[in-house]
Amino acid sequence: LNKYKGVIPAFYACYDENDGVSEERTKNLAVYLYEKGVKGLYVGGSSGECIYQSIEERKRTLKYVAEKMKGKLTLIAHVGAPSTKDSVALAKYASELGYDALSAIPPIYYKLPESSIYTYWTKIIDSTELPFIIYNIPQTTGYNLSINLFERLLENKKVIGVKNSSMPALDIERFKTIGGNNVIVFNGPDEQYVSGRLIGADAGIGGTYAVMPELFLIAEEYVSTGRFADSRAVQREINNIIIALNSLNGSMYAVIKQILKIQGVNVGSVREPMSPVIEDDLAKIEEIRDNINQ
Ligand code: NAY
Repeated sequence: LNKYKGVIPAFYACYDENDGVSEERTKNLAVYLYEKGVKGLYVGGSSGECIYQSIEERKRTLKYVAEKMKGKLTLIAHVGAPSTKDSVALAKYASELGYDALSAIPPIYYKLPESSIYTYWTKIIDSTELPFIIYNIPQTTGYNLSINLFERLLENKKVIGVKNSSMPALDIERFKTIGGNNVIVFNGPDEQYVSGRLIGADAGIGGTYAVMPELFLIAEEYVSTGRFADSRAVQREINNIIIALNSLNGSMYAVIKQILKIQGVNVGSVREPMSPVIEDDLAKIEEIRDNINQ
C-alpha cells in the first residue's frame, strides 16, 4: 500500500473558455502537480466538480490524466455518480485506462437505507478487478459511514481504504483501529492534515493541496520525521490560507483556479451554479497567492 502513502491532491475540473472540459489544460495541471512532487492524484471527486459533469466529460478527464501520468503517479479514479449504472460505467472505463484504484461517494439526494448503500458500493467494486477506497464525506452527501457498514465492506478484500472527510479526528482513529495495517486511511479535512496524520491517517487527499502543494509536502515531512511543533506551524499557515480562500465572492475552487492562473497554470473557472471570481476580488486573490508563496 506504499504507493498510496503521501500527499495526493484532489484534481480540479479543467475548463476551456467555453466551459467545456479542456484536454490541454487537464494535462497541464497534471504535469504541474507531478513536477511539484506529489504522490498521486484523486481524479473526478468533489474538487473535480463531478456532480456538475456529464459521464462523457468525466471519462475525458480520466483519460487525459491517465495519458499523461500513468506509471508516474498513483492514480485514483472517483467514479461515484447518481445512478449505479453510470458509476459502474465510469469504473469499467477507469479500469481500462489503467487507474490504480477506484473510489466513490455513497448514493446522493435520496436518503437510502444502508442496505442500498452497501449494494451500490459492492456493484461498483464487483465491476472491475481494481482495489476500492470508500469516500466518506457526510457534509456533502448527508450520510456518515457507520462502523457497522465499514466492517462489512472490509470483508471484501478489494476494499483497501477509506478517504475520510468527516470533521471528527476520532472517525479517523476508529477507521484505522478497525482497519489495521491492511487498510489505508486518508485524511480528508485539509484544515486537520497534521492531526489526522497523528491520530492514524496514513496519507491525505484534499481539495486545497493543488494550490499549495509545497505546504502539504512540508507538513507531511515534519509529521513523518517527528517535528511536531514545526508541523503545527505549517498547519496554521495552511488554515489561514484556506480561510482566506473562502472569504471572497467566488467559490473556493474559483479562487484557487484564479491563483493557479496567475501562476501560469490556466485551468479556466468553475461551472455554475458555483460562482466565478469577481473583478473586485482580484487584488485580494493576488495577496493570498503572495502569502502562499512566502
Ligand atoms: C475531493 O474529492 O475533491 C476532495 O478530497 C475534497 C475534500 C474537501 N472537502 C469538502 C467538503 O469539499 O479537501 C476538502 C476541503 O476542500 C478542504 O478541507 C478545505 O475546506
